[in-house]
Amino acid sequence: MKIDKDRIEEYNKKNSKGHIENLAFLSNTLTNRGLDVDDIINKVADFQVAIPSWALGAGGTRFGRFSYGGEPATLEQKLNDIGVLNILTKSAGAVSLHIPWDIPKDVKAIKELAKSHGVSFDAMNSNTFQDQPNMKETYKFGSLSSINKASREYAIQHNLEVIKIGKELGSKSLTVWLADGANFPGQNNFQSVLKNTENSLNTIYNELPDNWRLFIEYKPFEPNFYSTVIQDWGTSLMLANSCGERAYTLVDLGHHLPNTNIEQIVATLMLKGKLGGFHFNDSKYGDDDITVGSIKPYALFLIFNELVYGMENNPQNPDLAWMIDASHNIKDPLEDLMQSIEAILIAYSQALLVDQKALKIAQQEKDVVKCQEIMQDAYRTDVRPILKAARKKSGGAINPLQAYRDFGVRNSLIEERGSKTMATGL
Ligand code: RM4
Ligand code: MN
Ligand code: MN
Repeated sequence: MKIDKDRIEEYNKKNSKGHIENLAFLSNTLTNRGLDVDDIINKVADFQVAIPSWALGAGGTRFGRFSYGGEPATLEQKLNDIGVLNILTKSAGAVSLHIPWDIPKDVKAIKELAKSHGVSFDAMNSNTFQDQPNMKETYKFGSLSSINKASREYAIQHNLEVIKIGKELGSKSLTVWLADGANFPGQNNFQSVLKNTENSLNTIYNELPDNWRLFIEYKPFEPNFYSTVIQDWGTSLMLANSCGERAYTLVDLGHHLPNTNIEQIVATLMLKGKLGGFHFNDSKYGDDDITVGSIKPYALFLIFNELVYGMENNPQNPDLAWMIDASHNIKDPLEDLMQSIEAILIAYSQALLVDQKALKIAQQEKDVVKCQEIMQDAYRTDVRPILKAARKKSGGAINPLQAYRDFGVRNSLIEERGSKTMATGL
């Protein structure tokens, strides 16, 4: 299934009526506020978020998994699905591979296929949270943190193997997320497992190619419920500092306990030049991995406000590796991803509207009401015409989700692949 760009252009022509008037109205309002609308449209058009190779199929829970018709069964098919997302949205120009779920068999062919879709290889993800068939060691009681040296070494080797595959593909970063922890008090010696993790990460970091970065992800609980070795941003930052300059913390929105002030974490890490990667999703309870912006869009906006502030004021951080880390139990995965992309770009655009100068003055004048007004004024602006303009400019569809439905993409995928396929992943 490949969508032709002429088809999109034609579709846009038929569907841009209201858009032109809406954009003119919004541009006028924003220009009166002293904003450069073209600059905002360009920034939105440039924003690219990686799609993880495990998000193209229907995800499951520990209670089961229901397949979605036309799911991609191979890495090639996954890349083709990202190609669909990218041609429609022009914002999904990268893939984040998970090893060993998606080991490329023919690297050259995979690279060519990705290129044909305008897709580059973003951070590589290692997996030491599951044993694979025929594995000599087990991760049952931990991987990089294990008290068992052989398990630790096995997990280190796996990470080095992931770097090797990533190098061939042109990726430049490795994300390490560890499930390591304990289910019961007394199961682990907290100090030993932390020390082991630090040493293992250092070993991996020392093997990292010079132009690569290491991202260390944290998570408070699950699959272990009593303790997780890298439980929070502080532990991650400490480990990144221990590794060195090219090691950074990765923030996953779902990896916080309810009500954590994530925007403050973002600000702290950016001030210290240690924010490297970012995983988007939304949640009500924990690592729910649901569609970005589906539950707490205002929190997402506040987080983006700090990200934008950091991108403008803290050049000590690298360009962030953005990724959607979501799972789709009941929705069409591609539709779900398009909804996530839309939510990300809306929050980003709104954050670009925050009047930072006025905010600073209001803060100095202790005008708390004004501070809130400034934030909410940006948040309450309907920025969707900006997104449409950005997509139109880049050759994407003005309304990607509607175009996807009108083009009958899912039916074509089911015809092509069948209704009972199942993608690798969670
Ligand atoms: C974890 C974490 C990682 C992702 C796995 C699949 O909860 O978010 O980033 O690789 O899930
Ligand atoms: Mn994640
Ligand atoms: Mn997660």
